[in-house]
Formats: sequence, structure tokens, C-alpha cells
Amino acid sequence: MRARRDLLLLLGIASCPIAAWAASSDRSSCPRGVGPQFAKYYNDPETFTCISNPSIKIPFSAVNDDYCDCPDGSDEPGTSACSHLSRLSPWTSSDHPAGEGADRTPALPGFYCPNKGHRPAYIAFNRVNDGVCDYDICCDGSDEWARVGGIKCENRCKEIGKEWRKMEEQRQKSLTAALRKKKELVAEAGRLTKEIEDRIADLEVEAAAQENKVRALEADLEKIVREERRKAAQGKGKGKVGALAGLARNRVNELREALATVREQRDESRARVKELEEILSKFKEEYNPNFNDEGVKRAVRRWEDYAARGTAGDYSQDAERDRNLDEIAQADGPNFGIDWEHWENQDEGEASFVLKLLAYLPPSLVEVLEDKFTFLRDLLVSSNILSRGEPDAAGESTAVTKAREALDAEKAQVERTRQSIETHREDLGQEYGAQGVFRPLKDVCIRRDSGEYTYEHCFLSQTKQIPKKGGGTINMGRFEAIKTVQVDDVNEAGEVQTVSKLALVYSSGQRCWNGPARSTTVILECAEENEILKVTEDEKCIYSMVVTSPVACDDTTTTKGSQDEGYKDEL
Ligand code: MAN
Repeated sequence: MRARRDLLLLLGIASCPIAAWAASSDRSSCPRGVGPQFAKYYNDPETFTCISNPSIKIPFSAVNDDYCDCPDGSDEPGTSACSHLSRLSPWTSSDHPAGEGADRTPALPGFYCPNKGHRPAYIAFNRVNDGVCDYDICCDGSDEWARVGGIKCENRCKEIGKEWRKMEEQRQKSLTAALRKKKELVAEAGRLTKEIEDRIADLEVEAAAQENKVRALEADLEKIVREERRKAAQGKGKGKVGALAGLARNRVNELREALATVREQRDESRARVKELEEILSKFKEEYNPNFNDEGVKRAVRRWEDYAARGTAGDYSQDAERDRNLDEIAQADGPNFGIDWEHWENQDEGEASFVLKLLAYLPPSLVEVLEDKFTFLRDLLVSSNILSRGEPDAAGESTAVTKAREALDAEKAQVERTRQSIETHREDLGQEYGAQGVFRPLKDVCIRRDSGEYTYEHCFLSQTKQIPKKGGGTINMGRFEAIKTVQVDDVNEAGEVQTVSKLALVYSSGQRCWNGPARSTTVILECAEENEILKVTEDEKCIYSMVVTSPVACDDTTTTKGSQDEGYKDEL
């Protein structure tokens, strides 16, 4: 037997003394209640050394004698004698003979239930021999070995283990499916990010082209303005009346050209109407009235009504007006009886000296002087020494207005493109969680009825309370951040543990009457579907939601809950 123990130790597998397993345990290797990873402390058949206090040694016969000898309780792995020990309330130095300096933190996690046919587990020492069968942890009933009050806890590990494995298989299946969905979300996030990057690149090209166009349009406008100024300088350096007459003459010429175009279009339309009328008139003459076609008859009737009101030939009353228009349309005609030359050459004594001067200079020199003049004039105008002598926007020519409008429109377009690039860049800089997994979920909304409200959670956007009996929707917070929060969770053994969970924080919602602005913490749990499991109002207008989603699944964990994966070989 010693040779076997040595071999096990050599292999790193702990064993226990013969006396101990023969006398105090129904297991073949260790004292009752000792888990495999602590077996190595129970090897000496003569003496037991307290695990956390190696200076304290007791005879091995004192192990599991229902008296707490070790400050860390390691001598009572199979009884409740040391159950008063707690990690939260360690002994004071006077409580124990070991005195000051002794480590009184329990060395063992609890009473070890082998649970053959299921999974081994540790149960709290105060539940050992308390007269209750704790099948949720100890399905083999081994914690009630003393049969206190005559209780006998039969071994139910076979059926409980079977049921657990069935559920575990189901759990694993949905975890696998959820992880697949998470993977898809990550892939989708990558695609969306790439799309935005590509869009930014395209928009940059568009913006550059639009900026080039702006420069070209600026040059066009400048050229047109210069041209008009030159004309004004050369032709009408005769004072305000002269300048006005020049502008009016230009405008009249523009109107004349527009009039000619409109008349051309009118004549074309008249010719077409005439042609149509002839077709219809012929149709009326040639159709067969005996042929009982309601559609044709109706068309003929309508033509007759139309023809009764007169046809396209009747433009005789327009002849006189057309003659007048013909006269107006002649570029060198009488021009409404206005002697433009006379008015353009009016010099009422206020003519700009500069304009007068420019009229006598060659065009190339005018251009150079014009810039200097513009600078000087602007300076004088801004100093209120000179009034602005140029025509205002209302007196601007069509060509200048058109050029200015084209420039303004293109500038606005550049502004929109740049804004769009900025918005996309901001989006790329946004926090969307590891690998951008939340990106495809943005603005995806899920709902749950609870009490008098339907609650809504829109991922990375907002949370809402929608009253079922009507009334306004209440905003419970706008998205602020992705965080990790610490929450209490009950594990499979029914113990409360503090665990880290992924959470979405929503704040600055609708202000609560006499209270804070509403806020919500959405705690995420791993599952295949996005679903609101629970909504609670933890404090007035401070809410928490438990929401399942594949994004919360941890790819590194495939199984959960086993207290010690190393115990698997016990099954
Ligand atoms: C509404 C809801 C409640 C909240 C009260 C506070 O009824 O938003 O959740 O507690 O307002 O006045």
C-alpha cells in the first residue's frame, strides 16, 4: 500500500493514510470531507499539521474528532466543529490557544461531497449534519453522515446528475449558438467599419473635386465682376446717372433677349397646337359614327366643345402687340424712346474721378489699377469717408447673380460633404466595445412589459418607459458608456458571489419630479437572443435592466460552474 501511495505522490496525485480512510471516511483515500486537492495534507498516519499554521501539530486521531484544534479548521474537514470560522469574521487572538499570529482564515472551502455520478462539490461546514438533505449541493447525501435525528439522505446523484447533464448539454448548445451569433456580429462590425472607412475615402475625393470647382467658380465670378467693372469704367465714367443708365441698358438688352426666346417658344407651341387641331378635325370628319365606340364618341364630343370655344388660328388680336414686340426686339431699334447715349453721357458732377480716369486707360492697366482702387475704396468706405458707390445686390447683373449663386451652391455642397466626413469620423472614433461588437446592434430596440409600463431598450441609444394606459413616453436615459460593473450573482451552489458583468450605462434621461434625471444601467448576460429579462427601479428614477445578448458571451469560457475542473475524473 505504501508503494502505491508513493507512486501516486510521484505522479502528483495526493493520497491519505490507511488509518484515516479506514477509520473516518467512507472514501478510499482521504478523511471524510477532504477534497482531492487537499489530500496531500493528510498523508502522515501519525501526525496532522494544521494547513495554514504548520507550527501546530496534533495527533492524526484528532482529525474529524468533532473538536476544532487548528485555527484554520483544517483538522475538521468532515464535521461542523469549525463551522464558526469565517473569512469575514476571523477569531480574535484570545479565542484560540494558538494565540496571536495564528492564521484563522478557514483553510478548506467546505465539506467535500464526492457526488459520484454527478459533479463533486463543497458544502458549507455549518450544513454538515444539520439534519437537512442538501441535494442541491450534496446529491449523494454524504453531508448527513451522522444521521442526526434519524435522517437518512439517500444518494440521488444518478438522477440529479442525469438531469444536470441534460440541461448542461442544452446550455452548451445555446452557448455555442450564442457564440456563433457573436462571431457574426463581430464580422458584421468589421464590414460596417470598412464601409464607413470607404465612404470617408470617397467623400474626401468628392470634397477635393468640389473644392476645385469652388476655386474655378470663384475665378469665374471675379472675371465677370471685373468685366462688368471695366465696362462700367470704360463706358460710363460719367457719374451715377450714367452708371445707372449703363446698367439699365444692359438689363433691357437681357430682357430683350429673353423676350425673343419666349416668343420663339410661343410660336413653336402654337404651331404644334395647330397641327393637333388639324389632326382632331380630320378625325372628327372621318370617324364612323355608326361604329358604337363610346371612347371615340366621347373624344369627338369633347373636340366639338373645344372647337366651339375657338381654335389656334384665332391670334388676330395679337398682331398689333407682335408688331410692337418686333420693334422692341431690334437691338438698334428705338429702345422705348430712351436715348441711352444721352443718359449714359450725363455728368452730374459726382462721377468718380477714378472711374473717369479708368475710362481713358488701356484694359491691362485698368486691371492692375482696379485692384489698388478697390483696396483704397474699401478702406475709405470702412472708415465712413466714402459711401459705397457700387450697385448693391439688387442692382447686380444676371450674369453676376448667376455666377455668385453657382459659387454659393458649390460652397454649401463642400460644407455638407465636409460635415458628412466629420460625422463618419466621429462614428469611427466612438466606443463600440471589443472588436466593435456593439456596432451592428446600435439602435436595435427590444421591449418588455412590466407593471404599468412597456420598457424599451435601444442598444447604445436610449431606454424608455411607455405607459400602457396612454400618456407620454418617458426617457430613462441616453447612452453614455460601455462599462464593467460588479454585481451579486448566485452560483449553482446557491452561494452569492460578486461577479464582473458587461453593462451599458444610460444617463441624463427625463428629470424625475423632485428627484434626479432618470438613468438606467443595462446589465448584459450571455444568451442567444437579445431580450429584456428584468427591469427594476433600484432607487427613485434609477433603474436597472437585465438584458441577454450574444455580445455578453465570453468566447474563452465554454463551461461554467464546476467548482474544480480537476474533479472531472471523479465522475
Ligand atoms: C413615473 C415613472 C416611475 C417614477 C415616477 C417618479 O411614474 O417614471 O418609474 O418612479 O415617475 O415620479
